[in-house]
Amino acid sequence: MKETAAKFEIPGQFAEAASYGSGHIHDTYLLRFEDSARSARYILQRINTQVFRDPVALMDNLSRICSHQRRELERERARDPERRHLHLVATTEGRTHWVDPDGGHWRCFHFQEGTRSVDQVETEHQAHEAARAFGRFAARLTHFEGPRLATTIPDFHNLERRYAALEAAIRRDSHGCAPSVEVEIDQAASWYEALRGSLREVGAERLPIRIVHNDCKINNILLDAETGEGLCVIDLDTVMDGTVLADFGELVRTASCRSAEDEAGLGEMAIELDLVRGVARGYLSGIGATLTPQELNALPLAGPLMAFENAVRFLTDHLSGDVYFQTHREAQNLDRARAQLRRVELLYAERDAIRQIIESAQLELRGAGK
Ligand code: ADP
Ligand code: GN1
Ligand code: MG
Repeated sequence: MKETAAKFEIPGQFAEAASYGSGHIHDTYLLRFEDSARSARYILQRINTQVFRDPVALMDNLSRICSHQRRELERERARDPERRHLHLVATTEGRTHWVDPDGGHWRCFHFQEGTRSVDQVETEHQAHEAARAFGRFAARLTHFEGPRLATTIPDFHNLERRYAALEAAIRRDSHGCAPSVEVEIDQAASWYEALRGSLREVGAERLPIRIVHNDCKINNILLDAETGEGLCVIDLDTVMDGTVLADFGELVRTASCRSAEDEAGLGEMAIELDLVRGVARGYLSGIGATLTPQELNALPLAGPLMAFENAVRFLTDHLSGDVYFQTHREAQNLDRARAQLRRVELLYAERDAIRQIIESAQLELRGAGK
């Protein structure tokens, strides 16, 4: 790690490195450097190039997005702008990333001190703050200029493709476990039909394309460790064209329920409408008046949609031998799939209540003139 860290423009002496965080995609390490006066921390990541096939285009997107966020924060005269966007550390050759002799692609960020990220939502305030920061982030991207961002993962939220990949994994059954997950396969098949029908009814396939984050799960936001304010949106690798359903849906999926993504106690899992209210108020106030009536009308289905899409992806990965998402124990992707299928059921059952929450949040904001 010391040799890799030396490829980046970091002042002082290498002190230590350790694995860090609970992301499912990259290999992430926390570095500490020190000199006589101070100690500073950095995040070093080996990019997962199985997932991101064109790391050069990915890093080009990332540095453009970081610069854009910085410019917009300055324009807004935001308080502590440095704490509100990611900062890449350049390599000693002035590049955005370093390629090791084995072809590994590495990048480095300043560690955002005085922040924390949570894997499971704890309070309505957290739900609100995470959603508000993701909403603001998307609002700033409505002014993004220059060439279109590269598509870092094609068909990332294409439900038909995701479901076809599940069917292909079932047919292949490369690890012989399809017969043991027949129940989940059947549940996925019936939710696929039900959700597609409901999405068609609200015109979800005709929503405007905008630049969105595409991976707004609650641990992709850094909250102020003291005040809980939503500060810095991270994990910018999937920022590209998409619809508001992906962002609002990931927030509802991950911030409306206190249980873990791979929770085994399905009976105890619950959707808390106060948390949904936090997400709705936060997201709508963050993104401002840019949502169309069509987008607002489709939002109540975003949570069940994203829970379903993740369930399909986890089940596909379980059937394929855990090749995509990092796992820390046997059958973790299966537990994740089961827990997300349960979330689909709970969120879908609450869709009318969620619609009312979104409508009241929207009215409140109009009343407040925002
Ligand atoms: P993955 O794509 O694997 O999820 P992330 O980019 O989300 O990788 O990083 C993994 C974790 O590392 C995050 O959830 C967060 O806790 C932490 N992290 C990433 N970047 C920073 C940063 N600049 N400052 C502080 N923590 C960070
Ligand atoms: C991955 O990178 P991370 O852990 O924040 C995944 C998301 C999934 C999520 C499920 C690039 O997010 O799409 O929704 O796991 N990211 C990618 O927890 O596939
Ligand atoms: Mg992440």
